Amino acid sequence: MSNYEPKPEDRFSFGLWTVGNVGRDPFGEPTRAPLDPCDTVRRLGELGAYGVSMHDNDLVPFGSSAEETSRIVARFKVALAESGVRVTMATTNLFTHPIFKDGGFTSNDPAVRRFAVQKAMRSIDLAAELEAPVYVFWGGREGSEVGAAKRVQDALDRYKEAIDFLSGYVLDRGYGMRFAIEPKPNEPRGDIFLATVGHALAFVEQLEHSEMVGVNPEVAHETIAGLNFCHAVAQALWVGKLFHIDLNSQRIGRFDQDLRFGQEGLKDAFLLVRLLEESGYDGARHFDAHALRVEDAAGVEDFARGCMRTYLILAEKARSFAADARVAEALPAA
Ligand code: GLT
Ligand code: MN
Ligand code: MN
Repeated sequence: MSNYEPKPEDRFSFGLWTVGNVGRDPFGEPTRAPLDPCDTVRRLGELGAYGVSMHDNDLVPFGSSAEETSRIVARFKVALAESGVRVTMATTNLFTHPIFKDGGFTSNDPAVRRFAVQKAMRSIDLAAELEAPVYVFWGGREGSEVGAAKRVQDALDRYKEAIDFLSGYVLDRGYGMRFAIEPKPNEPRGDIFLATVGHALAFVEQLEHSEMVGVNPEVAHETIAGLNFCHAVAQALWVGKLFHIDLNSQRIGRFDQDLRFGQEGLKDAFLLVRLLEESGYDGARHFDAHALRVEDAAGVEDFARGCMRTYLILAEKARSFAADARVAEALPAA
């Protein structure tokens, strides 16, 4: 038995956008005040987290000048150094600005595609400066509602061209990071390209530098599609492509809920923790979840503690499961 107090060795991390989620939804305004990313990092350190992840614009607002950017980044680096929290993953926001209304890398407008690639390059530079080992691509706007408006094969050519170019950029610059593609079936687009872990794994095989590209599966995203998340993660592990993971919970048939880890589907959460802990996966245990909209700032801290505590309880249960004589007898029989 332990007291389930998280420690940096447990490798828990949170996105700036997760604990910093202000409770906005498509029908309602924010219910919480925005947080300063430096305060978030310090608080995460106090709570026992190992890492933090971010979009470029979670830290540096869109349109900031070069001077503003350096000032923000310098201040953030102080918070990282003082808290001992490291940046475990970074990514590009290619979905909020109206220019991305029909996608970034797969937009039908070549000027938007070029802008998206340039934005990703600048964001990769920032990720390298902050020593992020993994760079995620979540193509939330890469998709369609109108079936005849885009040829999917063309979209995939453009997606590949962007990822190939950016892989070359990382290699030319000598940055050590790896890429991870995060699939999602829908929301905000009616249909998103690379809808599931299976689609993404197949896509990776077509890339020029496929060795540096893996996947970032998210519990909620496979569950929206009604799929078995453990099977998706196991297949990614099987081909050595589990580069990162987004932990949360979700009910089938709902919008992307990003609920606290273990809030729904406790048995699946147990099987997932058991799979991860027994697999040798040594990356961040990253929570891409947020507190319920009714929670205040104190509730957000309880939520963050709850994600880590639930994981630690399930990891302990996975160890007792493995050590249980009845299980040892039942498994060969099964
Ligand atoms: C967005 C999305 C997440 C992705 C993030 C990375 S942003 O919140 O719903 O699943 O992981 O871009
Ligand atoms: Mn995610
Ligand atoms: Mn999600």
